[in-house]
Amino acid sequence: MAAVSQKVDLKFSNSDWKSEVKPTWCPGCGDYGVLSATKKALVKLQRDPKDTVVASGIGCSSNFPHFLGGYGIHTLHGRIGPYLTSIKLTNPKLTVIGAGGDGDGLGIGIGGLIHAARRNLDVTYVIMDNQIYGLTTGQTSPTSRIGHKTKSTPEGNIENPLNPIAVALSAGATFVARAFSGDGKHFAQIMEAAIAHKGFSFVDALSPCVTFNKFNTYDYFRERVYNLDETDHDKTDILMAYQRAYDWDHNDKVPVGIYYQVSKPTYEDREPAYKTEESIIERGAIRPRNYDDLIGHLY
Ligand SMILES: Cc1ncc(C[n+]2csc(CCOP(=O)(O)OP(=O)(O)O)c2C)c(N)n1
Ligand code: SF4
Repeated sequence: MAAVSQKVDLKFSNSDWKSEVKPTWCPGCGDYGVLSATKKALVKLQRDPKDTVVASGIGCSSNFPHFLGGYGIHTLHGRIGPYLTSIKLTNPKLTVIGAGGDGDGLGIGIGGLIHAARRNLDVTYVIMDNQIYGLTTGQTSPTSRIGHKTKSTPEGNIENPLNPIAVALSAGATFVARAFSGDGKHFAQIMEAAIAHKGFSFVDALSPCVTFNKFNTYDYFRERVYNLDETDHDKTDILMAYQRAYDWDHNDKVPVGIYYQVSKPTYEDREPAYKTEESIIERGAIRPRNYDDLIGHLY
């Protein structure tokens, strides 16, 4: 029988996620790959831009919400976690995504990340991990490797790097993954799985800073990454996930893919108020206001 091609009409397409603001990142910055993968995932999942919010902190990567359609809020340095929490609890029906840098999320913002993860809020947090402070022109970050020569460590970094995967696992995230922005197709698959996951999903994005990090380059990662799907990795086994998390430190290999994924009740599932009452927004306790009402009168 001849194959019948079926045209599927999608309600939302790539153009619905286009922003009026053009990215200001340097040509070649890894963050472009994260933006494009996020758009693809949102289209694939047919999320509605009007029901989606991205919260960021401060940094080059934290300019992310400007470059994506839908709603976004460019908050304070290191404050993605509290914003994710408050947006989700105000209106649990929204798709809520945090997007920022390793300095923002694993330095000043690490407390917020840990507490959002341990509560297992149904949100996604992607860290564009370039192992450096990009916006402030190239100082070491909490994920800079030992020996890395930067503006703030001209003789080489002497601080042990944080392990973002191990941090997320021990904080209680129920989805922990890593993807390389040099592999757009795989990255989009990981973002799709992360956003679809019910619970706190964390993605460590290997997203090279081509301007200030001459050590962790695209080639550095191409030589080291391998896909967990091509191994016997069991993503429901947290001990195995920890073992993979330390591959970079112990074997100089960087696994990409889903390290860990389990299903557990979310904070919203457990919140007694939501069992008996509607959410804050549905009760009308907060009325949607337009920009002029909210901010305009200040000027
Ligand atoms: C309270 C506060 N401290 C310090 C800064 C300066 N600052 C701005 S961005 C940044 C770090 C940026 O690095 P990262 O989060 O890794 O993002 P990237 O620029 O690399 O994407 C710092 C320290 C600030 N804006 N606010
Ligand atoms: S300085 Fe680095 S992180 Fe910032 S936009 Fe340029 S390449 Fe990207």
